[in-house]
Amino acid sequence: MKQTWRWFGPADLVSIDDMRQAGVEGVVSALHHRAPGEVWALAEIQQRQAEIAAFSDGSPSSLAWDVVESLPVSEAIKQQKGPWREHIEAYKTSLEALAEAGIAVVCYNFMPILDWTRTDLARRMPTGATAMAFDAIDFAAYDLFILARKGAADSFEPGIQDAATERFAGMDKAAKQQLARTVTFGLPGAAQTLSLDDVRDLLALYGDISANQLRAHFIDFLDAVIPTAERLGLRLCCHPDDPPFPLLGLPRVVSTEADYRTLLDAVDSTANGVTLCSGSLGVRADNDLPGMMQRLGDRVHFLHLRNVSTSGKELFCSFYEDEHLAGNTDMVALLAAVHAEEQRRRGQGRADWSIPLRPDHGQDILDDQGRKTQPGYPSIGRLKGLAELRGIWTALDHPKWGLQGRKSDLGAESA
Ligand code: DNO
Repeated sequence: MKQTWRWFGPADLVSIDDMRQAGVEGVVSALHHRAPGEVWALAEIQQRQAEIAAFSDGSPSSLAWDVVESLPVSEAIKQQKGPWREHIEAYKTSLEALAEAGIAVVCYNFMPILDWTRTDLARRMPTGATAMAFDAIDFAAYDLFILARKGAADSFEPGIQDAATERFAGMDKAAKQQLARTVTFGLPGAAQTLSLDDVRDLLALYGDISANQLRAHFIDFLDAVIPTAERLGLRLCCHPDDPPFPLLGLPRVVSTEADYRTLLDAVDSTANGVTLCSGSLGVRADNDLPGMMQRLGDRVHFLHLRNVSTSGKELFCSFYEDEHLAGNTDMVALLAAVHAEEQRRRGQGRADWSIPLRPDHGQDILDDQGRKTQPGYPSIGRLKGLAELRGIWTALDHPKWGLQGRKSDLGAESA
């Protein structure tokens, strides 16, 4: 595995100097100032590469831009409306530029309107750390009473509706405003603060688009861009829906192993791959992360490792971002599956045998608190997560005590 770290560019409060001290080996970044549908110019990509390659004093950092997260797919492409064909051409042009710059792994997602969604960006944990959380009752209160979306009542079980009615009645004006701001945090343009009418207008764009329709648009997108990626030797990898169930009446088509299987089979190329995000997928009890790594592994090009703890057995449930080694996903089992996949790739002589991994999100701990980094991306919380994952990996990869060594030991015993 290659230990990587997400960097939001020069404005990121966590510097290249910081991540190098955290033991990072490679960088994940994007041209965040470019809107979806715009072309990424080679010169701009190279400028970002130069920023990553240097410490703040100008000396070499020994780090390179390994993974793009994200080269965003525009709403026009997802909806097949307006300039969607031009946007697909722009996407291919950006892929050409990335290939020329020597960057091979490109993450993206196909979530309509919403990217990730939470109801609390800083829930206090018993330890005093803070973590991002999604509360099903708060979310229902937002949808039913703050946004007052038409048809919202059909989205929730009566029990949840009753609880949301009570929750809403207890909220003061500030709490309602805060919840509305938090829910729309992952939306495009959210930096300018979207009004409720803006959100309603965005949702209306999907009025006539079912999940099957969205999936068909996705496959059209793959049909168009994967041949280019393949020719250029790039590996595209789709990030799952976060959370992995429909919200606000919007369709979602990348929530389960079966969803991925359909998309991978539709365009059967190594260039058409997966970003396995244990935090997003791990919210659903029916997603078996180590098993998904075993079964989809040859197409997994990027790993996001974090953990969630859920409450409630329903699909639409509450969760919070737990410590990296606590929560729903058995990280040792998942990393063992990653290790096995890397061994397989080495055996096949694949040049891409080392899979980039980043500690995805982290709780705010120690000096992270009050530092106002991008929510979910504190320096110390992520450093702790990465250090824990690295510890597991070091044990699994140990020549004598790790997976390989033990296998030969066991082999010797049974011989
Ligand atoms: C959240 C991230 C996502 C992810 C995109 C990938 O922190 O995991 O925003 O970057 O969905 O396209």
